[in-house]
Amino acid sequence: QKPAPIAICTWGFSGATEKAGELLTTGSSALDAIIAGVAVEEENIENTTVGIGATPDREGNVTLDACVMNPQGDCGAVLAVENIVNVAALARKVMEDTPHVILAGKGAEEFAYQQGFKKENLLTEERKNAWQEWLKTSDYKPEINIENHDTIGMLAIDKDGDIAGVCTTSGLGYKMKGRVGDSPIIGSGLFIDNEVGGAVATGMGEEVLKTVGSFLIVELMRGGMSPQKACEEAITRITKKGPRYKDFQIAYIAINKSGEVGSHCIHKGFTMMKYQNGENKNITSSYYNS
Ligand code: SD4
Repeated sequence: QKPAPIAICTWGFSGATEKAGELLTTGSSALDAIIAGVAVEEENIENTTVGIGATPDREGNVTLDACVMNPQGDCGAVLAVENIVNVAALARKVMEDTPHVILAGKGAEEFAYQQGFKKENLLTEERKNAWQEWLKTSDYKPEINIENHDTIGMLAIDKDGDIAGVCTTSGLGYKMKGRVGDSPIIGSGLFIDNEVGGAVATGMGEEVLKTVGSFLIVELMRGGMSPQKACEEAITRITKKGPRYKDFQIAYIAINKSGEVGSHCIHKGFTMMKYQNGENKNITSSYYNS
């Protein structure tokens, strides 16, 4: 029994799930729907952790990471790309039009121009001013649910019951030059298995990388766990390592083949969006730390 088409995403990005959900309703593939859905946030200048208007690294460069997976199990990713807004669409191009899975830095940027992407200045005046202010102390301490609360990861099931997923971000504000987090790393920031389901992460990428969180969630669901329980277990793998979790946030969202969803995070404050049957809902996530 196939579920009604459904799209979920990290945080409260209602415009993104609405876009994806409407496309799914009119018959779009899960892959087309999620790329169009996250583009809403990549193009949103107010969102300071995705696409244009994002927070730069500590040297003032906005560098973006993204990855995508289709129902066939193919993937594409771009790492530390400058001057391109729609890096999720670019990751899809890597998946579909190159013999590779990952392109990084200048190579990814040059490939983008060959594919007709426009060069754009991603650093807004506002973010530049904030960065210059930050330079006065250069205190690197990402704030829970504040500074790194905008990465968008999206999972969708289309009318054929096929699952695709995507993740797009500028990573952590004032990161070191060249730093790449979990978001464009298949298995960590995102994983899809069309027989089982999918998962995507947001938050402190270093800790997601260490536990290969999204792959873990999909494998737990393969073993019979619900999306909710699988997200809880993936968060437990991190929190049981010791009290350092008190200083960072991580959240996972997941979906299984029947369209059941789940989400869990370390600290209170994370929500996800779910669009299904014309209804666009914001769902408050359960959390570990009380
Ligand atoms: C990263 N996971 O680069 C991303 C950051 C993030 O909301 O999710 N911010 O580590």
